[in-house]
Amino acid sequence: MRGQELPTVSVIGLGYIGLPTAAVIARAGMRVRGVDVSQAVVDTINRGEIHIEEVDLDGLVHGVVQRGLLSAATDIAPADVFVIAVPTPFHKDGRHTPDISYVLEAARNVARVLKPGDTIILESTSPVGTTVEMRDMIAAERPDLAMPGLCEGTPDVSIAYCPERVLPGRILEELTNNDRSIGGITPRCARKALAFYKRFVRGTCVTTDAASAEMTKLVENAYRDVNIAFANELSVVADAMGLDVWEVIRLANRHPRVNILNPGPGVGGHCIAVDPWFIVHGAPEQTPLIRTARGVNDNKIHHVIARASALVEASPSAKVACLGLAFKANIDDFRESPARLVAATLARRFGSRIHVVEPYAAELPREFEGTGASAIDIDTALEECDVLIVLVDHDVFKSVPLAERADKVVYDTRGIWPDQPQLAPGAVQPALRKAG
Ligand code: SAJ
Repeated sequence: MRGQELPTVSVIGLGYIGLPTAAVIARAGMRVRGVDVSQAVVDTINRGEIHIEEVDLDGLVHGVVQRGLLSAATDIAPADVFVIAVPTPFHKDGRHTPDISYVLEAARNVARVLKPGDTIILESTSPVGTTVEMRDMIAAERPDLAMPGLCEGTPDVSIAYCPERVLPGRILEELTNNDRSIGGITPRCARKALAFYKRFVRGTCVTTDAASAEMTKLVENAYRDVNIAFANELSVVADAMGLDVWEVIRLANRHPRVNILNPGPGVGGHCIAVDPWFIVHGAPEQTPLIRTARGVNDNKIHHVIARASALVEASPSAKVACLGLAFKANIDDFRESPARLVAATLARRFGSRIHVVEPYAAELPREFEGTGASAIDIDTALEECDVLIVLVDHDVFKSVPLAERADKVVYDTRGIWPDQPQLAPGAVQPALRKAG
């Protein structure tokens, strides 16, 4: 790439982060080739369609594909900038060991087509040290190229880490407007990556070293996890003491330096419940708080299951509605969702007495098959069910007025109905008699 010419870009991994990123880069006028292992995903994008739900993404992808700026393929081709956005899960070995094999595989593929002057940027959330591991792998594959941090003088390629920090449901807006941390293997690498992000990011781009940028991303999500754990622990304490946790939090948050987050049925999604483990794995002796917070948030799911089960058992003839399956409000993402785990457990325990309301799902997930549980809409739930277990704070649930639920037994794990008569442990029986 010479002078002010626009770089050609390859985005590897066309999931929740890669596809919106590819589309936003293409919208800035750069020619983008998206690469994904799934032929079905590639075909969908090349038709100008999308395989994930995200606000405004369909129109954007359609437009940039039509203008010839974005295309997709299963194989890699030469480009000036490579952006890697593949999953970094942890191994299901019970020890939460990070699995960076997708990153290394993507880097190996990039190495095949790499040429002097290219820039490689890793965006996947990664354990500290991954960018250097990636560099070492590329160095081993391409001994003909001078690598940053391994050579005297000017290296042939630049390698940087720049984590995404977008919130599902607001991805396009946040991709453009959020600040970015850009960590180079060397300062020169960071500057090369910075020049690239400046082409499509309006937020402030701050440069640092690769390890600090990797840690920053993990810290952001661990910070959130620890703070949600505090709220979840308070909710369990409040249950034990017969207090309304929402009232306590509302009052405490009136203090100018207190800002407690919201309790819920547990922490879901693919980031906040995963990333803290990358820190714990990197420094097991130094992370009692982060590890404990993970435990508190996971245990909250079991607390909710126990409390909901007690409610259902207390009234053998009541029909029960679980409101929501998604991992958070107003999205159609059911992966790693505490709400889904709670509802499925209740369905297995109580069968056809359990009804599920999920406006964002066409049908119930597989684990509900054979349980006898059924999907219903919110109106039917309000007409026919006696017990409502609120698991997700979808807007459509929040908007139900008290008049339509005043005579129900409600277990509101999200605090969406502050005007609902409280279900303190001692109040369960009278309320159930009323509902029954
Ligand atoms: N949750 C609570 N109480 C709260 C806030 C959240 O129980 O007060 C729960 C949600 O219901 C959900 C989970 O936590 O189950 C995570 O939801 P979220 O909306 O807080 O975050 P994610 O996982 O959708 O996105 C996070 C974001 N990280 C931070 O806010 C620090 C996002 O900016 C990251 O880009 C994203 O992780 C990621 O990809 O890492």
